[in-house]
Amino acid sequence: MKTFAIGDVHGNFSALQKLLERLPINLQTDELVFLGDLIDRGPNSKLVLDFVIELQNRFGKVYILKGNHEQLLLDSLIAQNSFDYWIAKGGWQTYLDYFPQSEKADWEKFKENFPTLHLERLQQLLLFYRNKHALFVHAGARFTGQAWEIDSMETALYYRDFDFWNGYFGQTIVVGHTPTNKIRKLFAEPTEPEKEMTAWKRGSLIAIDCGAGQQGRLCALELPATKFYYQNV
Ligand SMILES: [Mn+2]
Repeated sequence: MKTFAIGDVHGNFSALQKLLERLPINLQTDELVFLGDLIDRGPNSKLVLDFVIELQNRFGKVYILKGNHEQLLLDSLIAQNSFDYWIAKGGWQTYLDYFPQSEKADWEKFKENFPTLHLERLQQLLLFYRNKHALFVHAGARFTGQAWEIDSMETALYYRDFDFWNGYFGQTIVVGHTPTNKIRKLFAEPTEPEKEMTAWKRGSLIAIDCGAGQQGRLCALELPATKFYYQNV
């Protein structure tokens, strides 16, 4: 059994299609993990959600993790200040995808008309997934004194402190959330042009957000071979 993990898609549906076509994946036997942040910033968040939901309906071995952007959308359905924050953080593109030709973001309209199916599936997203190959989580893990653990939703969705990149040990962990150029800057390593961003690996930590949310690349990882696949957005 192989496992494929796909980094932050951020609404880039066509890049996701092209990348999946190129993967040597057998969805009947292999596992496919989406690392979260499927939505926001890019042009086709709704299509991406429709597609991954359908994929999960058809194939049992598809695991969809929650990213901070999915959480922002869920929070947006509850409080208007969360909605305003989400709209400013890339949610506007997603809003437009659900309510085309809108001139402004309307919280009441959003709350009342957001599709129930998408809401239900967003509420069911996993905070992490673990199999024999690796531990998969959107952002990171925290050192609790003995081991690196996903000790809270905050850690799963947001953690990106230097100590994680520098000190993680244990089972292979695969994360998205922090674009690899940002990690390279922390280590004063040379950064890469957005269209050529590559995954970042240190010990048993593998980061695969190659900047699809900022005109970079969408990245997939194949385990246990540790092979990377890239698709420009
Ligand atoms: Mn994120």
